[in-house]
Amino acid sequence: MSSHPWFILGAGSIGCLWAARLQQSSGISPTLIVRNQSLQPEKKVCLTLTQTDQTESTHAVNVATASDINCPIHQLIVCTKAGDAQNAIESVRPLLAHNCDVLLLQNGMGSQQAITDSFPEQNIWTGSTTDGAWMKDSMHVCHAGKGQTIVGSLSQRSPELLLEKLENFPLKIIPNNNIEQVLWQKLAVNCAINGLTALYDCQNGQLLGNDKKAQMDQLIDEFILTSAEVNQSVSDHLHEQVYEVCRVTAANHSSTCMDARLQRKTELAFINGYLLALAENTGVKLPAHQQLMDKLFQKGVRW
Ligand code: KPL
Repeated sequence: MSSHPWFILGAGSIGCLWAARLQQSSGISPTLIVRNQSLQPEKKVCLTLTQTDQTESTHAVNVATASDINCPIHQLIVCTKAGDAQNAIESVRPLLAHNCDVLLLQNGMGSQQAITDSFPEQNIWTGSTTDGAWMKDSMHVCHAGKGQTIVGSLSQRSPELLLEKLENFPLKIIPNNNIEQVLWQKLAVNCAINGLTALYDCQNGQLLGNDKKAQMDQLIDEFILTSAEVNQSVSDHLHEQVYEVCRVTAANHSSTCMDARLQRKTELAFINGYLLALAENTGVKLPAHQQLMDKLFQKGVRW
């Protein structure tokens, strides 16, 4: 584990899960970078973590705004929503040390490449996580489901370099030399599930009912078509894999469904919106995706 402290942008469930686990494994308090210190007047706060086996632990973490920070940042994790990631990292740009390690943990595609391109002097890592977590209150995170975080670089750096800095880290981290492919495969699942669950305000498992499943199948077919057009490989068993995710997460509401329910901005611009933009550039028509986005727009879902 590196001796530099970690900084985290985005104090949501994944940001807090990583903060607690980093403090536990290194003994060094990470800093949660918040936008407005008035929300957290204390500089050092106690973060509670409920683990999957229900054991509880407490972790001292720092809370600071970007303007409070007066040392260079060598290690940063960005856990904001995809649509906020670029602005969040720009807010700390002057503080980033040369060759700073930055791990991006956003859903969908598009934001990671844009950040990699605009920070060529930094080591930008991209992760795709299946850890499930939720906030019981603002400083209490519950690790609901043990998953894994696959990490790699969109600029061909070896992910082992990042793993060296996360020695003894208790969350499961898997290095991958083709992270774009990992993101693409995850995008396929999110394109099939997230928008539809927001439209029908339903759990993931409910998409397996006949009428909704037919719509999901059309979305998957269009994803396969686009993949061929843009030379991205995708699993030969994509339909079966999406059904499996629906079965395994049957009782869950997707992140997009929850955002829509709470009238928050969703990440659809980086999911179905990303695929539509890509298809438009290559002249492919995606009527099922277009119709889905039109219906979501009519419903008032934002992205
Ligand atoms: O990644 C997800 C999400 O909610 O964003 C799925 C896989 C759909 C699980 O809910």
